[in-house]
Parts: sequence; structure tokens; C-alpha cells
Amino acid sequence: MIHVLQTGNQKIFHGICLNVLSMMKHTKEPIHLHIMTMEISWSSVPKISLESCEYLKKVMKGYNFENELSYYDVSKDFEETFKNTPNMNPKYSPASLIRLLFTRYLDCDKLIYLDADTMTCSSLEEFKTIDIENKEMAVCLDYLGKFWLKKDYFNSGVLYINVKRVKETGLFEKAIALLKEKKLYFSDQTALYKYCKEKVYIPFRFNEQRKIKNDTVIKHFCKGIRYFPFFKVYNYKQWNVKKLHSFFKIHDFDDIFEAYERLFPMEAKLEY
Ligand SMILES: [Mn+2]
Repeated sequence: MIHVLQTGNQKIFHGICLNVLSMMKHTKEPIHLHIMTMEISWSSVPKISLESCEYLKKVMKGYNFENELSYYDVSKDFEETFKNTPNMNPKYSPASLIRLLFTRYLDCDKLIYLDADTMTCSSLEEFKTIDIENKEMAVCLDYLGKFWLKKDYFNSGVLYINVKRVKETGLFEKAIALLKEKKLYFSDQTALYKYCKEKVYIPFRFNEQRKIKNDTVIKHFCKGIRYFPFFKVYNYKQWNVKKLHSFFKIHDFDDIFEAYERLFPMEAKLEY
């Protein structure tokens, strides 16, 4: 069983559904997906509903009956933890902080955390080749951060976590404590960077922030810069099919888009 964590609110649920379909395509081992969500008093975005997750679970079981989905509504805990703290409205969205609470809810050995703006390009079983027995996490460098911030600055969109170890070291609780005290620009990512001492850097194929290669496991649709023919900062997500085709020239997920439209007609539409 491979444990995967995805977090967010209703606004990005279609990203999670797309990624789940890509996991179903490539990973033969059963997957236990954990979805953490919330709705809070200082944001109007609703949580992902239990009904939506129950439907997603049914879809997952259609691919492999051993697949599982667990749903966690952490609204109250989130509110108590972050309300009126300096990072209650971080650069991206309050929802980007949900994952920091995971050690309070999940109990498994190893966990793959994936941002909602990621897609799987080959089997998640590849993560098992990474040794994190004596580490807190395996991480990839942040493609832009390593130039602009620090040369070992990592990207927190894909994390391979030794759950037992981070509970011992209190990594995620330390990050929460810092965020309650001090405003940080890349809030959660910088807090994890600051406190994660036992980490192993893994190749970009586990968190590909640029072009998909033959051995890519996870493609991350994060912000990027293109210099030619002119300087452009882009931030297109996997559900923007038009930009995937015209800007990135990515056709790897065309079958996934088709399956998504067939299986999830009630969720957000893809952008064409
Ligand atoms: Mn991301």
C-alpha cells in the first residue's frame, strides 16, 4: 500500500482528481489517498465535500478494489492554529498550510505528499527506491529558489516523508510554531526548509519543475520563467489544457483529460 497525501479546498479539487487519474494509470500497487481539507472564517472558499471524496473513492476502487481514501475535515483545528497569526493569509492561499497539520491525523510509515498542481508520469512505486529510514524527508531542489534564494533551497510541492521520524523530531509542529510567530514570504516551504535537518536530496525526476523527461515520476506545474523569445513568468496548471498544448507542448495527459470529463462531469471544467 502506498500512502499519498493531498490537501486543499474545493477550488483545486479538480487538480486532485486529475492527479488521482494519473496515479491510477501508472501505479499498480494499491494507493491509500488521504485528503485533508478545511473551510475557515476568513476565506469564502468551501472545503472539499465528503460526498465528492466518496465519489472519488468509488472511482479509485473501479481501478483497483484495494485502493482506499480517507477524508479529514480539519477546519476547527486549522482555525485554532492559524487564526490571527502572521501567516494566516500566505502568498498562495491559507490552504497551502493544511499539510502542516498532517501528523495530528495520519498514522502510516512512509507518506508521499503531492501538491494539487502535480501529475504522475510513471509509477509512484519509484519512491520506494529512496532510502529515508534515517531521514525525516526526501526532497527536490526548488528550480528557481536554488538560483535566487539558497543553493539547497527545496520545493515543498513533493515530499517523501518518514512519518514516524517527523513525529519524533516534531518537524511539522516546529514549522507551525514558527509560522505563528513570524511572517514568512514562502511561508510553509521556508519553515520546513529551516527546520528539516535530516533530509536527502533526490533527482528532479521526482518533482520535475521543467520539461517532462522519459524518467519523470512527478510533473509539478509550479511557477516558471521562460527567457526566449522574451522574458515571461508563467504559472499554468494542468487543468489549463489549452496552455498545456500550445505553450508547453505537453500531450502526455490527453487520455487523462478524456477520462476526467467522462468520470467527473460535475466537477470544474477543464480550460480549452
Ligand atoms: Mn505547487
